[in-house]
Amino acid sequence: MTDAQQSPTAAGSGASATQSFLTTEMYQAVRQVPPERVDAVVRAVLDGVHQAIREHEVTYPEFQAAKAWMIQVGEGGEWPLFLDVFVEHVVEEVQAATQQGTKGSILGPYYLPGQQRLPSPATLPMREDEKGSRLAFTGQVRDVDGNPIAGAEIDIWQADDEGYYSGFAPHVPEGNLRGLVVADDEGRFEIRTIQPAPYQIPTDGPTGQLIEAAGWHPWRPAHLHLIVSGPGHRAITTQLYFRGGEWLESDVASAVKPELVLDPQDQGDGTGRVEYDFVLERDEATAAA
Ligand code: MBD
Ligand code: FE
Repeated sequence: MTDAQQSPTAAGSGASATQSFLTTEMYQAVRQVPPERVDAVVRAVLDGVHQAIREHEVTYPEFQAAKAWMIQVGEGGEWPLFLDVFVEHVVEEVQAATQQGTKGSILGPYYLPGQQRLPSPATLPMREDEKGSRLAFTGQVRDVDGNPIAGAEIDIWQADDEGYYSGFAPHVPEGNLRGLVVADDEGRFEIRTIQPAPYQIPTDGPTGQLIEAAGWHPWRPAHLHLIVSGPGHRAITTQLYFRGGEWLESDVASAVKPELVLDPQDQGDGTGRVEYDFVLERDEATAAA
């Protein structure tokens, strides 16, 4: 990126991610956590912090550095980024214990609801000169007994060929590489898009600075994000990765699962083709009705 004006900054994408989070349904829904839960969980978190301080004999300068860093994370709007990268995978792991069907993965900070509905076969909205190799992704949405789910929907979002998400980088048009794809009566879908690039956590913000200070790397492997849903079924939030992709074995967000790795094949026409089926379990709340 040479044009400074067009350059997406950590502060820009952090502020957008924070704004986006504060308007999500998931956040709006949680207004009341019972006092027993607050007591038990917060106590355990604080115990862990106290334990780390004793074990590593944390000094006053280090304590104040941590405080300053947390202030910067808040001011830079990076709490969604930091928490989704370093914490969400364990929340997902706990939820996965009660979930059948396709493996889930973390939502991450860059989901935007309300995208264009696109009947399958669909091409995701993209720029005329969108860079990146073509990808044709087909499959079927079924229930755990193998029955097709009519009216299934695939809410899909991804980074572009440079690792930027629309809505979080000013030079990418709104809605780019995002869509709500509606499967056919047999739950079948076809989505044409481009191969995303690996994602790098912005190095100019507090999360990137922490990663640098700790000597870690800031990369996520290339991935597609999906929320797959169907009437009467429990929606699954997941991600799909690409065989042989860089950072697959060392995702900074610890969100890769072996069942979620695609292996597109190019039959000589410059388009990687891949099939992947989704399996949803019945939504108990809906099923009881
Ligand atoms: C991403 O693209 C992402 O998917 C996650 C989980 C965190 C940061 C950036
Ligand atoms: Fe992502």
